[in-house]
Amino acid sequence: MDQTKLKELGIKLFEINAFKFGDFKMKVGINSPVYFDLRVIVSYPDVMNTLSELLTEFIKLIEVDTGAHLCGVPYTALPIATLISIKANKPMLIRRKEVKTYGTKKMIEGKFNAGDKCLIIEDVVTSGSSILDTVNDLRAEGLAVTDAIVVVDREQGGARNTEEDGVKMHSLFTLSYLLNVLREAGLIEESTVQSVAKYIKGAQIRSDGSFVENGGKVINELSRVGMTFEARADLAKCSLSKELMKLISIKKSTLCLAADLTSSEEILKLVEKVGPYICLLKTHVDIVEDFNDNFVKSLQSLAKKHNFIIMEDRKFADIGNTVALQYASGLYKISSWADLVTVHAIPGQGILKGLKAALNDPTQQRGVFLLAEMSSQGSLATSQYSAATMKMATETDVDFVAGIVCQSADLVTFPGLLQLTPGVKIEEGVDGLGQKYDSPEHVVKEKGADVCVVGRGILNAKNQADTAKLYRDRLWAAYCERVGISE
Ligand code: 5BU
Repeated sequence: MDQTKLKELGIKLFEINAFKFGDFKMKVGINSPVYFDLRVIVSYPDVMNTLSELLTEFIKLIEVDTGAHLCGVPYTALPIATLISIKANKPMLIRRKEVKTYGTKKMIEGKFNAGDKCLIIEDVVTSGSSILDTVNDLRAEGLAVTDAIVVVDREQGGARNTEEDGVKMHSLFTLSYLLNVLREAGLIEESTVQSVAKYIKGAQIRSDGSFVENGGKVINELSRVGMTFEARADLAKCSLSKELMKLISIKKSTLCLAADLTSSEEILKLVEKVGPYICLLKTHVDIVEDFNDNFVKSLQSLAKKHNFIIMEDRKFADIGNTVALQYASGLYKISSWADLVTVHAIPGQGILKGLKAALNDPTQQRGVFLLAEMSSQGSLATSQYSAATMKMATETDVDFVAGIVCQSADLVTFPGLLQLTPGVKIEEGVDGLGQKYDSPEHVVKEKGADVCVVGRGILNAKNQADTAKLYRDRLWAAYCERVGISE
């Protein structure tokens, strides 16, 4: 590798502000003394050319088995991957990044066969989660991925995290190397080198989003309630929680409508009005008197039109074998149309295994919300029961658990899981049958709710659309205040 060229490129990247030193708020919510933004390089064709030349040479030099294809992690690495593809004469694949609104849309563009190998190209790596997102989509299509080429490794645990998932990272630059080059060239002070080095040592990110301090002590500096949904989406392990978090950020809505009506026509009319304001539609299909296949088909097309996710609040609570049948069979065939379902933890892990076993189409993305607490007066869920539910959600089947239904902020700590909280109404109080209500602000800021369930607060309103919008806006304002961002 031509070290002079490499150093010159490092300096050039600094000169065009592809990285800077200062005090920057990172996506994960903590401050960093160094910030990379390689997007700027598209404005410098000479830099693009040199970078892609060096990367092509680097790939040859490290003798990595490049396989049949290249795939850049969207978006910054896309033009870089394109240039390498041309220089190395190796076909490229493109992974879509937009939120999938429904089922079967193709995630990978380009020609390939299952079993083909694909090399990942990425610009800057912190935790490695973006690489792993792309890897997961490629693997889901049957592609084999074992290596990733990256421009800059921030040395914060990305290499270890990707390795754990069977992806070896090869970086053209490490942050330490860049610091040395700039220091040698007299472009930065020794004190900057020291402070960045100290930060890097103290901010090692693990794949679960926690930080490991220098001495190996784990600190959960990333608090779920302090992080944005955008940042949390990177950490989610269940594809549906990831999708829901992205959808929430786009629609600026954490509102879940509980469509507890008994006529299919009335539900569809309501959802048509309220659809633009919700991220999630919650159903109880066993209360619908005229349930039929067209009803779920219409719900699905409304979900597509208004971009929301569907959850059947089935509250499964039986042994694995029975829930598998209840999920996929019978009158409702819930697994065929509900993206998410609610599940009691009381039977133990077998309930998740049973539900998973009922899914026979691997391309169907499905997930569950586990009930740790209920909103009703005198609920029997003890703190011990809720803690055991959390353990069940975080120790196994993590790809299947999208979140937790609960009432208190301290239960869900992992930022990749969503907290769903029912019992929300502008007028606080208790209904005649023991349902307890808190205001939108209270559930978000005090109870730590991410997605908030509102039923009668909207159903009984004179103008349901306006009321849904009001709930959406108040919940969103409370969330923005909670994480410290402007609306
Ligand atoms: P409401 O009309 O906003 O009270 O409706 C609340 C909905 O949330 C309703 O469909 C319940 O079945 C559901 N729910 C709940 O209220 N409390 C809980 O703890 C759970 C679900 Br879990």
